[in-house]
Amino acid sequence: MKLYSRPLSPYSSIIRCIAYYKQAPIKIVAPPPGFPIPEEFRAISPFNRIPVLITGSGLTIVEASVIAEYLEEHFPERPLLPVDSRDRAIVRMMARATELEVLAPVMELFELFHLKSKDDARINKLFKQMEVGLTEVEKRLGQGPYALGEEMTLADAWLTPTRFVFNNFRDMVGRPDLLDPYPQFDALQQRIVQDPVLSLVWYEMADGLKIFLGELESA
Ligand SMILES: N[C@@H](CCC(=O)N[C@@H](CS)C(=O)NCC(=O)O)C(=O)O
Repeated sequence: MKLYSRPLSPYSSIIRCIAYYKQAPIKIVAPPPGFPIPEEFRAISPFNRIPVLITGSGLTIVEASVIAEYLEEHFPERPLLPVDSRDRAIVRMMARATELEVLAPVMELFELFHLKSKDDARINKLFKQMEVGLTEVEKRLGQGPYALGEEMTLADAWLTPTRFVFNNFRDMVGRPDLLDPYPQFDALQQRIVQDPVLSLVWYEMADGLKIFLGELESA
């Protein structure tokens, strides 16, 4: 199997958390260099985005949530979904809320902040969405060591890159207090860097960020 990924890409990082936890034999490869990803990559990824998983039988799978479910089914030995259907629903809700209500608005805000003319109405709407999302995530976070208790779940795979982007995001928007209302979410960083799998992805993202910022400076 082959996973197209970049170290800093949050959506790719979700999948690397899962792949590393499962010790899945997946070769990690980069799409062609350049930002945005060059058009030639569309021959591999119909929407020209990463992550992309190419399975052993040659099936191309896109969308992080679909890749995650595939890996969960294909490598069941180290499960990331609980046995009980109620608990599985909670894990999935946490992962979806993190992606759609927190990560997605933050990623759009990163783009909007770099535009010369600011769309204040859209920015305010996205901040509101992010705050509601963070409030919901915060309510569900327990005392650890993982997001939903003693065992790592798919929720941790979504929360790790999402928590990572907030350090840079806080700086960009000039709001050092941004996570103060969400102390459990804020404290995820300490838990993540102590975990062998999640910290690997965290530091890959940190290295990727250093390279990205260096490239921005020299551009
Ligand atoms: N809904 C997609 C989102 C994937 C996505 O937005 N990936 C970003 C990187 S994190 C991407 O490939 N953007 C295009 C680019 O960088 O040119 C998923 O769940 O996989």
